[in-house]
Amino acid sequence: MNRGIITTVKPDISAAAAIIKGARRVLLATHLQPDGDAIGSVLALDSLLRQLGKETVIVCQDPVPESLCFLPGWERVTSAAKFASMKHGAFDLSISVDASDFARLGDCGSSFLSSPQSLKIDHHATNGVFAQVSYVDEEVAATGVLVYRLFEAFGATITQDVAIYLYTALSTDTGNFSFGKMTEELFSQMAALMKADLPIAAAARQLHLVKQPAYIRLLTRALDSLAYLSGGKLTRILLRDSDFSDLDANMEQAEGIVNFGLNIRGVKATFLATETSEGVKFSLRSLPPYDVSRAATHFGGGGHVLAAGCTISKPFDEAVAMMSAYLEGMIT
Ligand SMILES: [Mn+2]
Repeated sequence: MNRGIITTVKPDISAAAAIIKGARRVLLATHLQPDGDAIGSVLALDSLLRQLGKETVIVCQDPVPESLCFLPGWERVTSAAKFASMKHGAFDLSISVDASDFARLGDCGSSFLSSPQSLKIDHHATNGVFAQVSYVDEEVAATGVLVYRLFEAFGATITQDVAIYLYTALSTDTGNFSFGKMTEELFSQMAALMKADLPIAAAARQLHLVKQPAYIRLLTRALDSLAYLSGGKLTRILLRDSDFSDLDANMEQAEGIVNFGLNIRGVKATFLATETSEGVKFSLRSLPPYDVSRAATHFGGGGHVLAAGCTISKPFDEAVAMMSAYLEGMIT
C-alpha cells in the first residue's frame, strides 16, 4: 500500500458542475426513509445552490425523522404529498441525492422525471442509471463527501449550517467514524467543517448518543431475551409482538438493536427475530469470515455478507428454531 499517495482516481466532477451552473430552478430529491446522509447531503446541496443564486425545492417521499429535526432548516424538506398540492413553476434541473436506483425516490420519482435535465449524485455500488448526468463515486463513505467536493468546485463558502449538514452525512454513513470507507479526504473535509465552527459535541449528542425513551424500553426487553448459542459464538435476541404492544413501541424503534448481539467479545454472528404481521422478520449480522447472506438467501431473503435479512412465515418459536439451527450449522 502506498502511504501518503492518493491512488484512487476520482470520477470527473466537471459534468455535474456544468449542469448545475446552467440551471436556474432546481428540484432536489432524496430517497425514501431518509437517513442522515440523505437529509444532510440534500440540505448542504440546497445551501450551495442558493449561494449560487438558484431557486430550489427539496422533496422526499417520507418525512424527516425526528432524530434529524435538530438540523437548521430541516423544514425545507417537503413531503411528496405536500409537493403535489403546491403551486410551483417548472424546474429546469432535477438532482437525485444518495439514491442508488430510481425506485428509491418512491413517490417523488415522477416529479424528478418532469424536469428536462437531470443529475444523480450517489456513492452506492450503483444499480440504476436514471439521470442524464451521473456523479457517482463508490469509493467514498457518504454522498456528503461528494457534495463537499461540489462546494470546492464552486469555491463556495462552508457556513456553520453547511458544516452541521455535512458532518451529519459523513458521521451517519460511517457509524460515527467506526466503519465504511474512511479516507484521508474524509478527515480533511472534517477538518474544514471544524474550521467553519462545527459544534461537533452538540451535534454528536443529537445524532449518535440521545435515544428515544421507547428505544430504551425496547432495548431493555431485547437484552433480557439475549441467549448464547454455538458455545458463545452466536447470539440471538427475540422481540415478540407483545413486547411492542406492552412497551408502546414500534418496529422502527428497534433499529440498531441487532448490533448489541454482535458487539460482545467472542461473538461472531447474531440474529434479531421480530414478530410482525407478515411473519417473523430476521436481521442477521456477522464478522468475517462468516457470511450471513447465505442464511438470509436460504430463507428467501438477501443482503450483504455481514448484514442481511429475511422473513419466515411460520409461528414465532418454529421460525426462531429454524434460524438457530441453520446458523449453528454455519458457526461451529
Ligand atoms: Mn449514503
